[in-house]
Amino acid sequence: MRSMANRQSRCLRLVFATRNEGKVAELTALLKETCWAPERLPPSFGNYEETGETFADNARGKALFASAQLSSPVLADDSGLEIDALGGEPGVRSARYIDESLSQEERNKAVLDKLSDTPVELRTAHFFCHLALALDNDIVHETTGRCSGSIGLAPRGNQGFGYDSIFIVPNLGLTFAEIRLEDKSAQSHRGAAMRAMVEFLGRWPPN
Ligand code: ITT
Repeated sequence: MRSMANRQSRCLRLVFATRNEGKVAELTALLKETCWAPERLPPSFGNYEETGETFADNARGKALFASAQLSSPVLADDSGLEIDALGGEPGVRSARYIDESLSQEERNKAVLDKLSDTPVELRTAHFFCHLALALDNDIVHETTGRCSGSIGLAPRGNQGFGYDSIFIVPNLGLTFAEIRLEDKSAQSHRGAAMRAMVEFLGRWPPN
């Protein structure tokens, strides 16, 4: 008991600058066994408008926006799916693709409809994740991750979030929504970016 209490009290706060609960769950699991204690954004926090042309621009923007209002280190994630047959769409617009008002289910269906004439071998796609760590209004460190796969013919599975149910991991033949969070993180864009960030955090005492 005592050693756990000591560990908790030694933990440093790291605020996740995201409103996406799927990201929070994955990032939290990837911080386990470290001396960093994840925290959510305060509920009253304003929204950052994503106007960047790249994942890097948006991740930096989100991290700096939050950092300007908080004293703890802040970690922001900008990520998305690029589908080769759609010229890289939805890309940086992944969260807002087609129409902001669509549910994710409708958005996945719209993607599948757009690919209805695309044969299996041309349905290749790539998830990207850019993580930006900020403190005192400065970007301190950035990492990236990428995961390649393909878009299925229909949604499968009910784990995860976003486009997980239509993204097939090649070596498993399963969608991200059909596997456990830990197994997704072992393969995913976010898992790769966060493992590199955790490696940096292990040698970065902010004070
Ligand atoms: P925050 O800006 O608050 O972090 P968001 O969901 O708007 O949340 P992004 O702007 O980075 O985040 O959009 C990323 C979108 O890309 C996300 O909403 C999903 O639709 C998709 N996406 C990213 N990573 C994914 C993953 O691991 N699995 C499925 N879809 C993912």
